[in-house]
Amino acid sequence: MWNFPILPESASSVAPDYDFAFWYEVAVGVFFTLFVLVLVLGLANRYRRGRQVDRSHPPTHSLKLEALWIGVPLVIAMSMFGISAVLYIKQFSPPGDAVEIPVVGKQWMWKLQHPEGKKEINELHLPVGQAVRLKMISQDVIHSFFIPAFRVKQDVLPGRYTEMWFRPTKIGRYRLFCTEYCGTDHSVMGGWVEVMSQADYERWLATEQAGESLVEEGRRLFVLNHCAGCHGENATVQAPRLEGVYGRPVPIQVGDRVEFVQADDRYIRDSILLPKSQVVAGYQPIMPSYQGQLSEEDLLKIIAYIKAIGNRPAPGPAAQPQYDADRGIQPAVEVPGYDVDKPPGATLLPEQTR
Ligand code: HEC
Ligand SMILES: [Cu+2]
Repeated sequence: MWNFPILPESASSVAPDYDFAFWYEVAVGVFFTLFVLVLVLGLANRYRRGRQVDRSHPPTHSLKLEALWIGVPLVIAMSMFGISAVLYIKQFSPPGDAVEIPVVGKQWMWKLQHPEGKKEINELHLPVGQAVRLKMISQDVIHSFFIPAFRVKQDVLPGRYTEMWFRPTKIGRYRLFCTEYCGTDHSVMGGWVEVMSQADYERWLATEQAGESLVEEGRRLFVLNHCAGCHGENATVQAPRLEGVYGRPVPIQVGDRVEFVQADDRYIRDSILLPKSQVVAGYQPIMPSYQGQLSEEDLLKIIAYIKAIGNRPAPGPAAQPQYDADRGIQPAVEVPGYDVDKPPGATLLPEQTR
């Protein structure tokens, strides 16, 4: 029997679109290759030496022909651009219902953890139809996370979070690869994505190793590493409270100015590893660096915890910052209601002034 698949199985919501773009471009390429080939052979035959053909007054130009060979390729190229641009935007806009799964790449394995706490190595179990957003980082060299059946691939870098999302549409078992040459055992750095029915997935999730959720583990690490000693309720140190900080702009002291920085994953990570690089306005740079003390997994858990406490409603009526949160980073010189000389605790999080 024939078993010669040209493309891997198509098992995610975007896969058919990528396949369409692929075949469309292949078709255009094949068509023009043949078209040029036929012209070359046809004309070579027609005007070959010794042939009795009219060679007087060869045309020097033709406006019609020129318009055609500019216009047709332009329309085709723009259509390719359009299709790719739509796919590109899709690729970077995860849907709101996407579940976030942290992924750590290392020589030579993938470590993944479900929000419920369950850990996996080189395997990823998922319910069909559930959108998933992978938040990925490497603890050594550059890797790349590739699931051919989902038509998604993203580099995984040391020191920087990268993201990728997909929605599996078909129950099945699909290969997953590292697709960046990353050392001796690169070729075995891969595994399987197991897409299951919702019921099977829940059964799988319930078996063995229930453990703590990602956020609970983060909370435990937060206490264990003395973060709570400074950032917690009973702290005697002047440190900002972290409730609600995630996703908001934070005032950062830059020389004698204040700039606002969005508190995203990167910001929280840098705050923990390089606390002196961005010091919150109004506070002393007394936070110790945790460089080399926390693993990438621990950092992801702590970030998940800080994100979770960020979902609590901000306490107090005046806790909303008064600057334009949508504008992200901006110099704060003109911010109304913000006094650089006063500790921002009074302006931003009034419940903390002590
Ligand atoms: C010795 C006290 C101390 C400890 C311990 C400490 N921090 Fe901090 N932290 C601070 C201070 C003070 C600041 C504000 C000044 C700055 O940005 O460096 C801060 C800032 C931060 C910020 C930025 C907050 C904001 O509002 O933008 C984050 C996030 C953070 N710390 C997380 C942690 C985590 C996580 C831990 C434990 C792994 C930790 N801190 C341990 C004192 C501490
Ligand atoms: Cu790798």
